[in-house]
Amino acid sequence: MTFIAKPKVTHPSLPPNALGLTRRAYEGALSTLCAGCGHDSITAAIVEACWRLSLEPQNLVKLSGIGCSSKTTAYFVSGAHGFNAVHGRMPSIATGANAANRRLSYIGVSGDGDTLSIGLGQFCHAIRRNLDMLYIIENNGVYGLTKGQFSASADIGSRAKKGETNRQPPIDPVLLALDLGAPFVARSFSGDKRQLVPLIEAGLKHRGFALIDILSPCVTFNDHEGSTKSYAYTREHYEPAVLADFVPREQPISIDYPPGEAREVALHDGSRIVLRKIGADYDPTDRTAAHAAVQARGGSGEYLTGLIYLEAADRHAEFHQVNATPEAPLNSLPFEQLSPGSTALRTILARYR
Ligand SMILES: Cc1ncc(C[n+]2csc(CCOP(=O)(O)OP(=O)(O)O)c2C)c(N)n1
Ligand code: SF4
Ligand SMILES: [Mg+2]
Repeated sequence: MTFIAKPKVTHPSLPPNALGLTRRAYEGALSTLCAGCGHDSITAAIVEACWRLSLEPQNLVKLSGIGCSSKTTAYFVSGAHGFNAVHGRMPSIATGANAANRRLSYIGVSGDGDTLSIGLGQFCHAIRRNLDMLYIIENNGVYGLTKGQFSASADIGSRAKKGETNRQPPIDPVLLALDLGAPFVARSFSGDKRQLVPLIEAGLKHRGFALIDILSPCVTFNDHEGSTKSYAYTREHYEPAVLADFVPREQPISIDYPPGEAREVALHDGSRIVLRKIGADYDPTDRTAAHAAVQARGGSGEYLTGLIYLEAADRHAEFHQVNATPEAPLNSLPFEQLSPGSTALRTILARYR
């Protein structure tokens, strides 16, 4: 991968966050993606969310697989840790890193090809383990990097740039995540920064697995008439279920919403998510209803967006609780604790005889 560094000049009027950092501190290398690619709008939303959360860049870990989407991690928070895994294997790297250090924030960026074809098993097990990470799918319905083959998220009847029609049914990552018990499931659109930024903030603060499936048009191979992942199609068939506002722990709620239509959900660290209903009967805390709503809209070619499902914080044990991982990062433990010697090893082995 080639990295083109951005000039380090910062405009003096750029506002600082609580750490005194401007948005520039959350940028990465210059993007080499096609001009207009949805993935670059998602990068801008991630930069904005990290700046708003005042994340310490060195406390963020960026992980990805292979694809145009997986190049995204190079384009934000250059001061963070990063690992560009092989195709579809990002969840394994995320699991290992997470087990070694639970104090960092983990963000994985993947594509519909990387997640739903070669990486499908890995994706399912990351959900099943309730890995503590934000998992973003930049979903364009094609393998952009390898020049536009249909991916497993392409809808039946969707047409390729050269006219070929897709005959295979899609895998919907949102339905799959709901089925597998994911505690935080959202869908958004790269062109809707207002919806996307608070979702990313909430996903980063959520403890346990958070999925955001983001429709992200590929302007080069999948933005024509006949595609169901184009800018025009997505804008026309886009229905927000709820609006989610993220409120950091230290801030009072000062959001303008009509009484009776908003609901607050607390996250582990004391931050809150304020959910504003749009559909009169939509309840984002009811998994079965959320599943039915996504399926019903999908059947008529609609995309239901926003925070689709959020589980109460104490209902579902996450990876660290289940595995009793140490509070301290493994690299800070003394050698004697990491390698307790042959007597301790014999005691452990005796348990399996
Ligand atoms: C093991 C392996 N198989 C196949 C490939 C070829 N390959 C590279 S990226 C990609 C698909 C990328 O699609 P997606 O994840 O949707 O990302 P996009 O480029 O659309 O953002 C494929 C098949 C590879 N790099 N490694
Ligand atoms: S090929 Fe498609 S997905 Fe890849 S950078 Fe270009 S527009 Fe984006
Ligand atoms: Mg893709």
